[in-house]
Amino acid sequence: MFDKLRNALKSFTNSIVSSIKTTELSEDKLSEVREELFMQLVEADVAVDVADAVCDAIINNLKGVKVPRFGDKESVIRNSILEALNRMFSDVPDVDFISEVTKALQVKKPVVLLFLGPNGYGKTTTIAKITHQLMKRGYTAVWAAADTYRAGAIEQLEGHANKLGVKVIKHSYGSDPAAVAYDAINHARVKGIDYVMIDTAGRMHTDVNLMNELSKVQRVSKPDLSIFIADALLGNEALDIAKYYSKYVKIDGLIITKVDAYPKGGAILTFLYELKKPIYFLGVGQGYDDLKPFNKREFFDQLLT
Ligand SMILES: Nc1nc2c(ncn2[C@@H]2O[C@H](COP(=O)(O)OP(=O)(O)O)[C@@H](O)[C@H]2O)c(=O)[nH]1
Ligand SMILES: [Mg+2]
Repeated sequence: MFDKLRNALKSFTNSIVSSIKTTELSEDKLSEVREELFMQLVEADVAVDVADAVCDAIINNLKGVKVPRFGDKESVIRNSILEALNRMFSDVPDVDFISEVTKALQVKKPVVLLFLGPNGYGKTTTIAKITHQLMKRGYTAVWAAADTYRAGAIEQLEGHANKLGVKVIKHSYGSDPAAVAYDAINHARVKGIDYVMIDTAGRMHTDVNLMNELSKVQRVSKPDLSIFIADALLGNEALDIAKYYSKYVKIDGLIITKVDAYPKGGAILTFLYELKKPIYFLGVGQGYDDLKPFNKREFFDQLLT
């Protein structure tokens, strides 16, 4: 995964290692390879500002590095890059989603999860995947069909629900999505169900009516986590939309979908840097098990191996 991003860092490491003549890294050489790294990061889909910040962090950290005359130069360089990345993103928390939401059950039931994002980004599929993960562990869920706008949205949700054996609380198309969410939460309370997953509409993101509607859903349902679903393939566009959503609704964390079809990888750095929100999972396919927990340290390690 993330081949393009990995290759950018790999060829940068190689350029540096092959340029080392003494035990110091020359400033000239570092600024020369900085350009090369910057270009490759941008090609790997890292947003320009973020690529700049990443280059600065890596180069600054390399400046102080002493390279062993005979030892493993490459691993010294790699560790310095890794350290720079970990430090640069240290203000973004890592959250173990499943353990977080299962712990939450000890103080509150049902636990309510709200899913936000434009059409086609993978909200409904991700709801099904997360439910599957929780059901495998013995928990129960009910879904709120709060996309009452897009034709077919309720049936699509019901299609997944039938496969997984989950109940869907629905009203008719055009009805108030906040009321659907409210009913689903009540249903869960009465039946002792652990989780309520709220599927929302995602039409044109600049639609202020939609934003007000989502904000109402959030006010009424008081979700324990509100999750923005971001399509990796749409990178910067998804980022702009997430920022726009944040003006109207609180976003606790992200799930990045379609990473299986996204060898560039750079958008992940962009999301972390620009939104400073935890990424709970990466979607890596269309099947219910195609959901990988994300954590930064593992991600950076993977980029540098
Ligand atoms: N390859 C791949 N496809 C995905 C992933 N997540 C969702 N999809 C597909 O993206 C399309 C839109 O997903 P859907 O859940 O309907 O999006 P929604 O409109 O946000 O609810 C569907 O064809 C999904 O199968 C993923 O992680 N990888
Ligand atoms: Mg949907």
